[in-house]
Amino acid sequence: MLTLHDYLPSQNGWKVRVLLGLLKIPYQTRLVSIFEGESHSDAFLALNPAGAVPVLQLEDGSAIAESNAILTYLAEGTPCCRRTATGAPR
Ligand SMILES: N[C@@H](CCC(=O)N[C@@H](CS)C(=O)NCC(=O)O)C(=O)O
Repeated sequence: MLTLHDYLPSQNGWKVRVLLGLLKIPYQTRLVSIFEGESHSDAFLALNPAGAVPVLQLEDGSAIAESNAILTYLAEGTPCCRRTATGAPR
């Protein structure tokens, strides 16, 4: 199952949550205490060297950081993403 490393007040996390919901993709949430420094722990920096949420961890353990990169990863090939970055229809 996908794991979303998230902080609930985060708007960057929110937009990922919205798309996961729209696409009905099952996922689990792992809350990260960003104001307690958890996003700068060694374990978290191994997921995202930038030390920021959201991070989407895939089932193989690999991780995608940057909310817009996560949105693109999730949306590609779905009705939420019918055109390429250059505007051409898929
Ligand atoms: N460009 C990044 C920004 C991510 C970001 O700034 N996340 C904030 C929460 S909204 C964060 O984790 N801050 C913790 C920190 O920088 O230590 C994205 O779009 O994902």
